[in-house]
Amino acid sequence: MSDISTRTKPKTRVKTERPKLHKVILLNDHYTPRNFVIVVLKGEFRLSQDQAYRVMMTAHQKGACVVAVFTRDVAETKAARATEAAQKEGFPLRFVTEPEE
Ligand code: TYC
Repeated sequence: MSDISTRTKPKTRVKTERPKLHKVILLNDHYTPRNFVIVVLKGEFRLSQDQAYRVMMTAHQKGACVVAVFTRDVAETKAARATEAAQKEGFPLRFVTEPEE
C-alpha cells in the first residue's frame, strides 16, 4: 500500500455573482437651463466640462442620455440627489435609473 495520500478535499464551490449594474439616465425637458444641467452632471457624477456638455447635448437632442452605470444603490442615490438639486432650484430636471440587460 502506498503511503502517498491521494485523497483530495471535496471542493466547495464559491459562487460570487457580480451585482447587476444600473444606468442613470438624464431626461430632457424644456425649462432647465443647459448650464445648470452641466453643473449638476459635473457635481454629482464627476464628469468633466467636456463630458458634461456632450451628455447634456445628447439628452437635449435625443430626449435622454445615459450618464453612467453603477450598482443599484449608488445609481438610485445619485439619481435622487441630482433630481433634488434641480427641484431645489425650481427646475423640472429628472434623472431616472434602469437595470442593464
Ligand atoms: N432642453 C433644455 C433647454 O433647452 C436643456 C436641457 C438639456 C434640459 C438636457 C434637460 O436633460 C436635459 N433649456
